[in-house]
Amino acid sequence: MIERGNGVPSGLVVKAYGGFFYLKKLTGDNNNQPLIVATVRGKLKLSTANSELPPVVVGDKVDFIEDNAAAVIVKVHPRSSELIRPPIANIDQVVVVCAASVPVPDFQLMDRITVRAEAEKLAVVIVINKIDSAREEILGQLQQHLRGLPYPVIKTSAVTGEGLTDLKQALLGRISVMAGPSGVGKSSLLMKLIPDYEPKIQDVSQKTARGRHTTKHVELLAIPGSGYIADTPGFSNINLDQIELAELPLLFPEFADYRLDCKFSSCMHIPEPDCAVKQALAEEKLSASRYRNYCQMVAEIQAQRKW
Ligand SMILES: Nc1nc2c(ncn2[C@@H]2O[C@H](COP(=O)(O)OP(=O)(O)OP(=O)(O)O)[C@@H](O)[C@H]2O)c(=O)[nH]1
Ligand SMILES: [Mg+2]
Ligand SMILES: [Zn+2]
Repeated sequence: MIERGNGVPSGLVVKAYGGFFYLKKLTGDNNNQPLIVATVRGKLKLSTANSELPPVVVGDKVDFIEDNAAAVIVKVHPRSSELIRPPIANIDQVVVVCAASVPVPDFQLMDRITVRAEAEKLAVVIVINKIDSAREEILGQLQQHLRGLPYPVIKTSAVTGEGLTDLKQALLGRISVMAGPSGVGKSSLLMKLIPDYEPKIQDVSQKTARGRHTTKHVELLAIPGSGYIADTPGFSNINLDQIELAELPLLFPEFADYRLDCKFSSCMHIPEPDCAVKQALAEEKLSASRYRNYCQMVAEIQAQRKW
């Protein structure tokens, strides 16, 4: 059984593969540190109470001892957050990537990612990539959709390098994860930011005739300077399991400025009279398309609860 400690952790699990854990020391410049290969002391017990993740995953902050050139993890520190897919602990920021050209933005997916991030109390950064080939119409839709949102928005191009300094700035000192649909350029951006990062390049797909950098094993990549980021394979859906109906409006941070002026403190901002959120929508202070997606999520959670 491994102990869960509280002191200052000495290592970060950046990769887990084939029964081994690859660690970086948590002191000094992350980039100049050798990878330390470690095993876990003792017999691995199954996941600790109320966690769906194994006892040690990527992102875990651990104590380890180096013993005859073999490192052994002896303690795992309490996790500040847990992502199940991909399995990563202690993430503090989600980078939501979309493209200004192809694939066209999937706003419902984008909003589900921000809702899940808010539920886990993670910071959110929105990246609009492929700005080099942007279509005006899509930029217009994005601008409308992101209206009133408190998240930073960074426009980038993995081709021309535009916006990469701002993106890197947003990643410094944090543990982030890339999220978004397939083909928006998550891996391409990371290849620009991180020397030596080489995601496996799949054969050019016959269907779409474009090269794809597929990402199989979750790994925390060291950002030169400070901070870590995980690439993830694109996904097309996110469920709202474990999100309570009453909690949902609180996961739309742009409602916060208005909520207190609603007549009812438990206002869901849909059928109620004297709703300040709906008033703000009518005045175009909030995004109509985000609100539509919000209503859809409310309906979905209500339908699940009928069982
Ligand atoms: N024009 C342009 N093309 C880009 C840019 N970034 C990526 N691409 C291209 O878009 C395609 C997909 O890029 P990837 O980096 O593999 O996308 P991804 O988000 O990692 O995709 P998945 O790993 O499948 O989730 C590749 O052909 C890239 O060359 C960009 O800024 N501008
Ligand atoms: Mg990729
Ligand atoms: Zn309301």
